[in-house]
Amino acid sequence: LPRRRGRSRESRLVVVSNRVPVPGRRGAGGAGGLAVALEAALKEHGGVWFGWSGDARPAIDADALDEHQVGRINFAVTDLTKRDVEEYYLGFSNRALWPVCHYRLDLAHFSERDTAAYFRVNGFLARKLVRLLEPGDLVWVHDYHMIPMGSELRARGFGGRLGFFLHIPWPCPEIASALPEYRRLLADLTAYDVIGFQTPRDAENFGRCLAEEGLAKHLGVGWYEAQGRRVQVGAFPIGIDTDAFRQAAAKAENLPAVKRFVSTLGQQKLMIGVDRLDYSKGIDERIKSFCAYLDAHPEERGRVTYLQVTPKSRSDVPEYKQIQQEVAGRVGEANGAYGTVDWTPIRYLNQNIPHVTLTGLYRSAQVGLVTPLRDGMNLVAKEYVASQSPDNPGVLVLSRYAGAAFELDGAVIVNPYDAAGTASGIARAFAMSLAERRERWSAMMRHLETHTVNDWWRSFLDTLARGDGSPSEHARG
Ligand code: GDG
Repeated sequence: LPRRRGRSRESRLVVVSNRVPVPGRRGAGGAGGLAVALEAALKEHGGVWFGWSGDARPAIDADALDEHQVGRINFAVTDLTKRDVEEYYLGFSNRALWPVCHYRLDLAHFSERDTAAYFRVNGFLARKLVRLLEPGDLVWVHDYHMIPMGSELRARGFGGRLGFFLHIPWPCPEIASALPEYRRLLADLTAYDVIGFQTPRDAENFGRCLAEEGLAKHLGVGWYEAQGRRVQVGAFPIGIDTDAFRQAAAKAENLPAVKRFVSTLGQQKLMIGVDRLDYSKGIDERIKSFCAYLDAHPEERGRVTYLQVTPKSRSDVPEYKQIQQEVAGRVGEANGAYGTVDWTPIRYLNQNIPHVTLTGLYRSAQVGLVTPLRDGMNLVAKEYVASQSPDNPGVLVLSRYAGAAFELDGAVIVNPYDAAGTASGIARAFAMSLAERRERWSAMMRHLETHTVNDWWRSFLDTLARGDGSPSEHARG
């Protein structure tokens, strides 16, 4: 197919991701923030959103594709077999790539069967997708499930612009090299024209991996030559819809559910944590840090509530079953040891709560505690900041290992492995003067207002469409 270069808005956009939020088929939670943003990109360009339907069957028709045209967007999905889901999704994606990219070799599970399935399913998906592609399309592939998609499309003759964005961290070579088929994964990544990471550190780690494996020649900042083609690598930190959060949170403060909850606190201060139940989020360590805070500040017992909202996630993966029990046990122990007849220190919700309620809770909390052991970005940190009241903003306590720490320097930055240090961060946050809270919050909010999720996809797609060597305004690395 011929290759065309042009301004991003002139080209049709094809988004590829493991799951596709087909309208009408979405889960109870509706479309998440990222889905809304990518839909906005697709509406502007017109195009296709391609991926797995989320359904697994014992056997499927190799040529079947389910297409739903909604306005300018064609949502094109395919089912996968139960075996594919087991091996490609639950297996290689979530038990090999996810733990390794989050520096957890101790939790990684490698199997030749799952590794083979990962490449096989990407090939299977590419064969279906290539039928929908037109010359001149901008193809934007998302996340760790889909690394080989670019090279599979190239092998099937697609010569247009191909971009990849990794939502999770890319580790240093010492860790990344533990992955099965490490060299092949790296080489597959160089089939893209633009490879986007969340932070300059991820981009740099990736560059080190390429260099050590001798897979690409470094041409200059953010540019490589591999397989006879030029590849651009950079940081494109994802943002949120800052305005939407600000407005929703201001309204949500008055929701009956939020008001009832706040009234149960009486004079107590509130600290909030919100995370999918995932070992990368450091929930267990966070509870230990909260206990260390109560040990160091016994006068605060009875005066603070820590609310942890933790929807279940990937419950079919053994490591996630285990963490579910660990966190529940840890909450029980802490409440049993520190609680009194009239005070429950930790309120734990192991379920998904409505989006608007969440924004109201963010706004009601004096402290937002976001302490992942490793996180690509962490949107909760940004959502917490955007939801604060300008007159009386809360304080974000943020792990140095969240990608968000590269941008949110108004947060109290902590090392989540250090319970005593995190406890002092919590104490500092609760004690902070209004003037300092306002100053820190305003700086972060200014950043979030100028680096929204729409800025993120525009910047990536402009870079992808340009392809002339001039780095985009937002691309760093
Ligand atoms: C991956 C990367 C990167 C959570 N609980 C509830 C709820 N949520 C929403 C939050 C937030 C989202 O889920 C979680 O996003 P994060 O960014 O914090 O984390 P991951 O799910 O691990 O996302 C991450 C992200 O991709 C984007 O690139 O930042 O590093 O790991 O939006 O608000 N929403 C509702 N109820 C809940 O109970 N409604």
